Amino acid sequence: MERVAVVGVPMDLGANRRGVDMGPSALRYARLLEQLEDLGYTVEDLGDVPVSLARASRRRGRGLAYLEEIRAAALVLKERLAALPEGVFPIVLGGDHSLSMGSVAGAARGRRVGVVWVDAHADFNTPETSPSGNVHGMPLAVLSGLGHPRLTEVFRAVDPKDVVLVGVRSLDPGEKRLLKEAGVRVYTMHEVDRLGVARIAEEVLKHLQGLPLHVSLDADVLDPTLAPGVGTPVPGGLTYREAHLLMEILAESGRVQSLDLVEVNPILDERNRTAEMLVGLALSLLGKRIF
Ligand code: HAR
Ligand code: MN
Ligand code: MN
Repeated sequence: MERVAVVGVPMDLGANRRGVDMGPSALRYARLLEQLEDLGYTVEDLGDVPVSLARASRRRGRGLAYLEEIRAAALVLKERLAALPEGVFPIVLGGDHSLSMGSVAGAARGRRVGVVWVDAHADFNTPETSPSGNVHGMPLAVLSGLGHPRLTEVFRAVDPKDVVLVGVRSLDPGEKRLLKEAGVRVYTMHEVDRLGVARIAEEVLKHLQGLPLHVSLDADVLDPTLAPGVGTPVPGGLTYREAHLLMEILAESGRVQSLDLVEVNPILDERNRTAEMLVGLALSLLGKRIF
């Protein structure tokens, strides 16, 4: 593929802490588009998906926070990605991770895809298992068909057996049970330490053999010393080279067709280094090489 389409989702409604709505600006400011052009891609910026400003007024109602507002934004994202011409590689700039309900469903276009969810968290809660009620802890469950019917009715898009998690180190008790029942392949930081990223990446490609791949990259998978600009940091994350090596090996497969860069919180960041980290990883995933 030599065409890339960038779309922003300035949304923080799925998260507790404010500020990830500024992530798309931070990622653009870190020169994502210019550097992709330097790599030889034709890049189009489709702008941002409209997101409700409900949060600016107050938190409303009981139950899932901002369910309808998040659903609406993710649905617009889904339609935009589904409408892209074949062969255009979408990069979605977040925003909190709830947007990935729309990006995966839109990129899949009703076909079978493999999902590589690179995150400190599994985002596999349902309203019943969630300790927080925050929708950014639920998108992977929704995509797999588990969760609030208002979400699964429009975003169910993958077989959980075609989902792989990498970098996990924070799971809620109910979420653990659901992951096991659903048959999701989980590489925690324990496996990263033990097996190494190269072996894990090869296993991932084998497990998802033959499928086009969507990579969903949550900034908090990185060690917080490298990526302090996140709302839910967890110690013991991926190093700089582990993260790049994972992207480089996935890129070599030639099967990655879409990407999310999410959970960058510029308010909590230091001189935009978290956004710069994600942009560097996106470039590795799109083929940038040292030599
Ligand atoms: N598991 C917790 C919850 O559901 C926190 C997960 C959300 N944090 C993220 N997503 N950044 O990856 O509330
Ligand atoms: Mn996440
Ligand atoms: Mn996370």
